[in-house]
Amino acid sequence: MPDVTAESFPASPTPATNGTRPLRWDLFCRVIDNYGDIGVSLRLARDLAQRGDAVRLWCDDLTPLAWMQATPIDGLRCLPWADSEQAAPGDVVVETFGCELPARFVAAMAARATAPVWINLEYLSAEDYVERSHGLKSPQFSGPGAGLTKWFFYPGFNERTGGLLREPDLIENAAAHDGAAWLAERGWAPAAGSPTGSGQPGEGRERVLSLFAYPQAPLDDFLEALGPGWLLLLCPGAPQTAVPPLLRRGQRAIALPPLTQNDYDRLLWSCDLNLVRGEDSFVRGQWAGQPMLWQIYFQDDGAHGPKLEAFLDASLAGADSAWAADWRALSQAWNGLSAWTPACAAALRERPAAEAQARAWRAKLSAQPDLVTALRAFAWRETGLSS
Ligand code: TRH
Repeated sequence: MPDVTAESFPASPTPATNGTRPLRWDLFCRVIDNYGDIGVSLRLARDLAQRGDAVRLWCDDLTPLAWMQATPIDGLRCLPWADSEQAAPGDVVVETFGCELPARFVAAMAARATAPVWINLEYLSAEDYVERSHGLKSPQFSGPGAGLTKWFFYPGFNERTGGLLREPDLIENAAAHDGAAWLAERGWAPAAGSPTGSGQPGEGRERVLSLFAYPQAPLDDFLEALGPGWLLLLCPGAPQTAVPPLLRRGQRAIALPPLTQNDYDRLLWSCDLNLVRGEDSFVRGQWAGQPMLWQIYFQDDGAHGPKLEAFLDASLAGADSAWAADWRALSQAWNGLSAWTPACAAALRERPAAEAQARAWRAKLSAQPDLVTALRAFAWRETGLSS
């Protein structure tokens, strides 16, 4: 049995800044499916630890960490969910995506002389309800947590929300990254000479895209719309077997192994186009500052349709309007929400407009406070631990 007493918090790696003392965080994550639950939780945990806090990440399935985060991080311990039953809570407890904390841990929270700050970190959406719901509190009147207060923290795309995960050096690291060299070192370099060579920037070689997608992705239609001159880097998943027989003339594909989260970022920074999905890769695609096509997590009740539209409304505002209409059509078609039309192929051809939009959107987002800065400020205020 590992040591999971209060003392099992890892040592804070560096003194915290801004006259505040390091916080001790307990993050809880339940893996529903795929990798987004653990992916978001790990990003948050790493960012907190790298800013000087001590973090325990409790998760019911730690196996993806073997490839997402192969090396230990100072200040972070990843622990099996069940072991939290014996643990003494730290200063802040984060329940990711309403995963329901273990009753004994909640009872231990309620028994503390000063209750920990209890935060439910919600899913990311650009819909209006996020601004209305961010920061609301839910006093607990019954159960093991009676007397405690749970706070709702919503990530989002503007300053009326909790913001997005963005490590302090992320944009600088992306800008300094040499994508061509990084791809070449791994044997994933584009071939010189493009069948479509028209003298535009990026021509004279294959263009490169990364593809991370759910099994229902309309790959055949997409490859038809994409046209020749592309190298497709296929992330693990169904497309690795589905894509090769569908490739058109002038298209190549390479199946990639699972990458660490850091290397997945570098992959996104290296590509001309990124096809991302779910939540965390979707956010990282935006930070890459390259054109990005999002496959949203499908929901049986159709809730993904308005969620996609809300994001497109926000992110395409101010973009070239003809291109934006085409890109909306492409995004809808990629998500099975409308038919494939010539506009979809046109959206993929209009590189300058797509690149300008990606850069402008990233600049707008990076001018806003990031989620960890907002979470820590909230936690310090609620714990009264700032000096
Ligand atoms: O895997 P996802 O589709 O995850 C989810 C889940 O479906 C979840 O239940 C749902 O609620 C949520 O989406 C909206 O996609 P996501 O969120 O992008 O998570 C993938 C994680 O895997 C992300 O942290 C990036 C990481 N990753 C790597 O570390 N290496 C890789 O090679 C790849 C392809 C991904």
